[in-house]
Amino acid sequence: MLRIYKQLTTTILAIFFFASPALSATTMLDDINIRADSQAPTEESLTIREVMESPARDLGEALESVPGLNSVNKGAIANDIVLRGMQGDDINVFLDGVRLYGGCPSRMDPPSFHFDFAEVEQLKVIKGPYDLENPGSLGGMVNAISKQPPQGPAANVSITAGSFSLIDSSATASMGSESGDVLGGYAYKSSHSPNAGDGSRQLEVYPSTSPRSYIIDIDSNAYEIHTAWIKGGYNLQDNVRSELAYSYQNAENVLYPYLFMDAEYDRTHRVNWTLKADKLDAAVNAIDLQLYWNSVEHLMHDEFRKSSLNPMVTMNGKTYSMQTDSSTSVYGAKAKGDWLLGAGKLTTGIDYYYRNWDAVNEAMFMTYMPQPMLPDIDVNNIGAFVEYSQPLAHSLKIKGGARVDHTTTEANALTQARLDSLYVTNISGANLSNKNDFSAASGNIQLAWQATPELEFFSGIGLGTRTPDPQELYIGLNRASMGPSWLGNPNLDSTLNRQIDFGAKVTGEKFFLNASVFYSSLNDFITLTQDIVVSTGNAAKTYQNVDASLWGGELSSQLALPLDFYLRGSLAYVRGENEDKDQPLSEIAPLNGSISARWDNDTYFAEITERFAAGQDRVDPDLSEETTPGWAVTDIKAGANWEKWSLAAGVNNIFDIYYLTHLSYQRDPFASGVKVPEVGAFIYTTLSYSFY
Ligand SMILES: [Cu+2]
Repeated sequence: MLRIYKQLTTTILAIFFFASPALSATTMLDDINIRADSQAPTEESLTIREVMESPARDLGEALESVPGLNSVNKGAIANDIVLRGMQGDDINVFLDGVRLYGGCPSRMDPPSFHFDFAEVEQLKVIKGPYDLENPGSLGGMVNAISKQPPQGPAANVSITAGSFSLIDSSATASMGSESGDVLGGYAYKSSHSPNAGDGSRQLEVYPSTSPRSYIIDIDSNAYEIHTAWIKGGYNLQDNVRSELAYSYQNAENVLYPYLFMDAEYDRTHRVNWTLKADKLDAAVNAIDLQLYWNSVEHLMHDEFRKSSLNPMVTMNGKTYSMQTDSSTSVYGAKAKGDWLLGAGKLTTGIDYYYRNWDAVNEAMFMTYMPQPMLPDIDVNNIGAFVEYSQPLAHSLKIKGGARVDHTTTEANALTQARLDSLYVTNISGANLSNKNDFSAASGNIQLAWQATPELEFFSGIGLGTRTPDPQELYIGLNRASMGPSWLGNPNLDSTLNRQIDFGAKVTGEKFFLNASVFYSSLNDFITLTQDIVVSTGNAAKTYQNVDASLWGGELSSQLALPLDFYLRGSLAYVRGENEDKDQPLSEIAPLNGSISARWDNDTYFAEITERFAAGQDRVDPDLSEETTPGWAVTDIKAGANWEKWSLAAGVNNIFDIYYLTHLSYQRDPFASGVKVPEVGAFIYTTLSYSFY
């Protein structure tokens, strides 16, 4: 503890010499009004103020505070977002609309891991299949929106220090004028493995006899992440703007106790170019063009674990018993136009993306013979969409649209011999091919009715779709006698989601209440399951299409009380059922929510929050998923905002409760099956300075 305070003092002194965002660029009432006025009941947002006040380590963790969102935690960082029970490729996660995929076949580095908070101004969430501007938003979409530089010079420096040597620091500087602007930033974060509520580190989740146990110093960093970014904007005319942005991220030594391996590095490049023209003439409201490219290099191995000490490892002249070297890249383009037509607005667009994913695994169980785990897979997608919104009457608004997509996939490094000998199971069938193509149509109609100035109703009916992802189609790792092999199913079909949503929002000057319910009928939903390889008789974990359903809802409310007091609460529930097997879907969060009370006079604030989840006893017996007990933890924080300075400090899980979230259970490949406990009592302080 003393060490933390020493660190804090040095940090505070250090940043006096720099220039950071006022934590509350928006006041509490602004937040309430924004949520009350401009958000549909199926939409959510998170402001950067809320993120900055929390000790969240990444966007996935920050988004857990949004009702209906949860995350899979595999270690100290790199939380993977789950939206209303949908995860992975069932949802889209973007930064400024840019599609990015992680490199790791075990989702060590989900898309949200590759953006730093300090790049982001706001997070927007669409729940349900109501995003037509992008392919594959089957269950919804999360879009992080990057910061725009203000006029004139601006800078901010922010530093968070916390228990277990957590450091989360960032500095950005920008200069804006009428003709253009430039913004640059750098962020660094690192931390040791944090303690769970039982006093042991997350790293210590295995007994020392386990091959999964760590052989590194307990005070090694559990991650070290550097991110640097630069963005330039040029205003060609008053209404025409072009932007070019580049980011580089280097993450090193990221530990994932939940899995067999840890990441040596993730190196990410991102480039995004946009051209936006507004109000071109009476009919053309806007034209948007976008081009982007990104790539991720990911290397993981078990060198930090006891499994790498096997005598066979050194006999083979290696330092690991298993390693996966993977890389992925995406480039894409989009053209979109907004046209004023009749009393409404017509949006049309076309988009294209190409994705490649390649991973080679070497492991002792196959005498280090490299296997094309993700066999150099190409995905090409081309799509077009049209959307129209129009006020029908004074208080009634209709919005609807459609989208078509064509997708081709090809696993270049997957031979017919390997397909026939390794991939044929009762589930996949025979006559498998390393090439597939998919055509899909999706669409929705949404109605919003402002019944009274205080009461708004929403209903939506949507058809969403997504193609099987490259891993679900073509992953192939023969583990021989070491355990079930992991196999794709090249015969998978696209998933189709038929969803219906109802919502109501009650708003007043000082409060809002948002309630939404949904029912989703999923045709050919893709789930993990166990089967047998026909040629060898060995067990395999593979993917199959099943008919499934998800239903649930969220309730959230914010209320301003007299004397600068505010109350906030939320509750979310989702129930997933595999209809083919009459059993629960795996990895579905139980009923969960939070309630908080805050005092905030725009200069000083103090807040207490109770976060809780019920137990989950609805588990998938095919995957031997285990039940999880319920839990409740208390967080407190307080802070101040003076002109350019802001300070926040708090303790999360103040009673040092030992708990596990249901989603931290298992996700193959390389899941160890162990539950990683959540962080126990955790102290943090954030200081930031900004001027603009
Ligand atoms: Cu990995």
